[in-house]
Amino acid sequence: MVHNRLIKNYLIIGGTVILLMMVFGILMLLAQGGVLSLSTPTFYQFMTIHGTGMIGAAGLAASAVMWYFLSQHVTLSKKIFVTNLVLFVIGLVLIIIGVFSFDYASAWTFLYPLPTLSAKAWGTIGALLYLIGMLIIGIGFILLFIDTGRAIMKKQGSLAKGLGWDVIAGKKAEKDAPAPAIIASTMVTIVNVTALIAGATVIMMNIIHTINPSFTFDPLLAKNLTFAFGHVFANSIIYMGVIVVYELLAKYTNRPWKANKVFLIAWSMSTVFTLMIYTHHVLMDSVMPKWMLIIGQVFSYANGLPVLIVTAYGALMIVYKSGIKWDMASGLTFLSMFGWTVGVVPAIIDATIVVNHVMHNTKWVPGHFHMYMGLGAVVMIFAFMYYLAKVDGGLKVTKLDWIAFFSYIITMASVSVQFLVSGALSTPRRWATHIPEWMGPALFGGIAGVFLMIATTLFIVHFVRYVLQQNVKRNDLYGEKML
Ligand code: HEM
Ligand SMILES: [Cu+2]
Repeated sequence: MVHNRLIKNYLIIGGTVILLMMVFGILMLLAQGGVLSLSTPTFYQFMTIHGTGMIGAAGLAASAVMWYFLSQHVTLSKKIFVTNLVLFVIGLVLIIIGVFSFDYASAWTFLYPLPTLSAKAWGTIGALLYLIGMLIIGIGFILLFIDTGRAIMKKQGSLAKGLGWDVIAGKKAEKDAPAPAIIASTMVTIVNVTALIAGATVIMMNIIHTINPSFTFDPLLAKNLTFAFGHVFANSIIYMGVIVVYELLAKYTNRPWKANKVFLIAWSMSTVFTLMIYTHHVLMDSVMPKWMLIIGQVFSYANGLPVLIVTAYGALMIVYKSGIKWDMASGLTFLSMFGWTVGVVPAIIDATIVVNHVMHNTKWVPGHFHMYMGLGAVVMIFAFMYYLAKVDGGLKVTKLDWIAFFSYIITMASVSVQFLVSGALSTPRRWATHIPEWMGPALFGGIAGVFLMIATTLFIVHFVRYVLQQNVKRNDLYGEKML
């Protein structure tokens, strides 16, 4: 298959980093649960590397999903794809050194002026290593998404046509709508180029401020740019990952997943909403213009819903009476749709102002995004790994993989739900130390996390077996012949 080796490298690196970052998640929960003593600085170093590493690695692996399927429709630059991976690894190494050797611990949101003003918790070098590492990773991704944008424009004429606006406007027949992989990639290109430029800008300003603290800038602007970056980039992971849902279900059911007008409108709506709603991160900043806060509030309800609804509905329709044969890849695909749907519910609850007054900055928030990431976005990546191993490598799964599948569901759900329970108990998020009343759920989550790691290890082992496989017996799902 096309450039498979590169795709494999992306997934091995992405998957392994996700697995390793789980270790820090477990250690944090065990510390909050009162059974492990971590110094406060160490806790925040772990929190920083966990948040940065998880979002970075999931973003990297998801971009490989997108690249793999998009490259079957348009001509992408292999050089840029390689460059992004190399820059990612360089940036990651700098970040790891900054966090572990130079005590950097601002959380992955590096909110200005925290990188510089740490009350001596860390020094200039730690901050610079972290920020420069982030900048390098960001540059890699900007190049990647500029390239996907270029390729889509070349094939479709424009990004608007990549989203199928000519079809929505009735200038083109529905049957000629772009493939779902192109539509999703166009959306991701638009939101991520915007997000990454905002991110690179604020990171550079932070770097200058760290080198020369007399250079200052508006903290409110910095916060806006930071979340325009962080919120959108983290969000984009699921929109890249979801491409595997479209492609895999179409292949497995032998039915095409065709975009119709409703599907196109949903993707356009989510494109716009995703860009608008980072403002829910500044709801507490009373100096923000009111209209922006109202937008953040209202559209946070609606953000992912259009795409989620058309995808979930489409997935049910395409599978209905199709005689689909369930395997690990299709099982994980379905789980990811389920996890995404369920994970959105706590977010909608939290977006309600009266609830937000109580839940804001409690562990309810990590509860929502661990569910949506851990049972949704990351599962799409694992689904893709099993898909490749089967379609490209003809690798059979064992009973262990299925045991891992069910363990993953139970344990990832446990980790997510313990956060939600903590949130309902008003446990604040990002607190290294918990009072005894808050410890129970954290301890439970830490233990579940250990089993979650074992399940995830089994997923990765299966993929590594595929990568190391010598004489590949192709099970040609790719050609005419289906299951
Ligand atoms: C074994 C699985 C996992 C465990 C045990 C775990 C645990 C934790 C803990 C304890 C926190 C800090 C909560 C607090 O605010 O007090 C956290 C934060 C976070 N986790 Fe996880 N996590 C896991 C998996 C994941 C996954 C799969 C992702 C995303 C792909 C993820 C992304 C994040 C992010 C972005 C934060 C926010 C960090 C911050 O507040 O700056 N985690 N996690
Ligand atoms: Cu957000």
